[in-house]
Amino acid sequence: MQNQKSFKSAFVALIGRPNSGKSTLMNTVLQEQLSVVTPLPQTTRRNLKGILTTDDFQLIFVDTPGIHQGKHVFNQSMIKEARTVLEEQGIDIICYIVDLSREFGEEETSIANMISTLTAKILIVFNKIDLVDVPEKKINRFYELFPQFSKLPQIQISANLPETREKFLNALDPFLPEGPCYFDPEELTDANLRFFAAEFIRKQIILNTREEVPHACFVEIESYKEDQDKHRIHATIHVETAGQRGIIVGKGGSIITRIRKNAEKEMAAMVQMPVSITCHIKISPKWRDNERFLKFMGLPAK
Ligand SMILES: Nc1nc2c(ncn2[C@@H]2O[C@H](COP(=O)(O)OP(=O)(O)OP(=O)(O)O)[C@@H](O)[C@H]2O)c(=O)[nH]1
Ligand SMILES: [Mg+2]
Repeated sequence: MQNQKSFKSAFVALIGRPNSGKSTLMNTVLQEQLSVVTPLPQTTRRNLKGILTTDDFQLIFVDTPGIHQGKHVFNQSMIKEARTVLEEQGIDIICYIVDLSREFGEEETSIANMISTLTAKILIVFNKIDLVDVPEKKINRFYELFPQFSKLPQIQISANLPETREKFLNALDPFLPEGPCYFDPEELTDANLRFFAAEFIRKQIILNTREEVPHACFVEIESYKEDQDKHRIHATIHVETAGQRGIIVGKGGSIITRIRKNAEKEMAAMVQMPVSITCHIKISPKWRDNERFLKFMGLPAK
């Protein structure tokens, strides 16, 4: 009788402080630019599943918002969003992405407290080794601060390098339980086109504005019509002040036009169809502290 290899599957959460490279790592493994990556901390605001299926296994990665105790209700909401993933039954492996290029801060303590009591397997992923002269020094410092992790399996990577894909998958391999193919092998994500439209617009806001402005924006998709000739998207960009609206509009509408056009291009590449986006900019004062607003937009309450 032939010895048939069994199929394996696992849900893998990616968790860490903002800007540690969670979304970069997911994209490298999937070999797709699925999750938005920018140099700005707090780029990811919602959990996003990325699915990798081969003949032997299916891995469902969940990219999460960076853990950061900010001053707004919205920050608590994002932490809750990430924490929900960890507390979800069925997460098999937690990958704790540690940014070696920065000093360890209170975020690491929060994450350590959050995951120390969980039963899922934990893999410590030391990232951005290309940015530090002596990674071992930083890693030892991490273990001094958080001795509870010193016995756990770990890898050291640069998430943005293509060769990291294999290294990371090899590190996950021993953890993978036998399991079914949960999603259609063709599926890359469970998120819908509205999600990506909002993300691509927000990415362009991040790339074309500065300081507080990207953090103060919320993109709402009012409608998404899949017409035969074109996808037509109406979006509202919520800002907190008239000043922020002025910055997003730009001189003679130059900035909002660039945001719109670039987002159209990215969306068109994804759906392989022409795309048109219209943006309305609305002042929603203090939306980051408005629980009703956050709830209405489908974000978890505090
Ligand atoms: N040099 C270097 N840069 C990296 C590496 N990994 C990620 N980056 C960069 O770090 C920045 C943040 O990466 P993201 O993947 O968006 O980080 P994130 O953890 O998803 O951040 P949030 O969504 O804000 O929580 C981007 O500019 C990436 O290109 C790495 O290994 N080396
Ligand atoms: Mg991210």
